[in-house]
Amino acid sequence: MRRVVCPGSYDPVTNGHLDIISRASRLYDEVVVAVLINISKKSLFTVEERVEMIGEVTKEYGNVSVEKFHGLTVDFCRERGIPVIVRGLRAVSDFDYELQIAQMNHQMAGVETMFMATNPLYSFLSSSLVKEIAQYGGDVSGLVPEPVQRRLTRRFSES
Ligand code: COD
Repeated sequence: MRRVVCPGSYDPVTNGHLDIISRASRLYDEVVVAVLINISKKSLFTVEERVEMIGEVTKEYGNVSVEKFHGLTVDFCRERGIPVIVRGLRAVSDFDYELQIAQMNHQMAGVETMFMATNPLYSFLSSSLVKEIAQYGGDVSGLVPEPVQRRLTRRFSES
């Protein structure tokens, strides 16, 4: 069975993320979306909220599961016997950083990284920009799935 991990922060999941996850789900038998618990970085959504949102918007794919993790991505892979990480690339600037991490992950644990080129529709899209737009009442429909849009509106109306 061919299994793959899509690791990330997903704070929150965007249509760019979903594009990568859905394409991976067509290429592999099983996709595990691994959501980083990062105590040193302030996130808008808790890891439980992020996991729940991804679960909701990927359930139609049928072969995608979502888990939280802390520590090294390669340890998450090793513990589950998953040999491949999939990462999305938006621009050359992403590649510089991603290449270094991919080589380190291979060196540490023999885990391979497959890069998937972003859909040009989403090459400008990031969770940070989505949060900034939503914070100031901008329209994020078309950038995130509808359930995420609702949560963003609610979160910013609470503050
Ligand atoms: N189009 C296509 N792909 C996209 C888009 C888009 N618009 N937006 C994001 N993506 C891709 C990213 O390239 C990435 O592949 C994935 O979606 C997740 O993105 P983010 O931004 O939510 O997540 P990141 O990049 O912040 O995640 C970083 C990790 C959590 C994977 C990383 O910090 C990590 O592995 N941490 C654990 C510690 C570790 O192992 N460090 C490495 C030591 S060598």
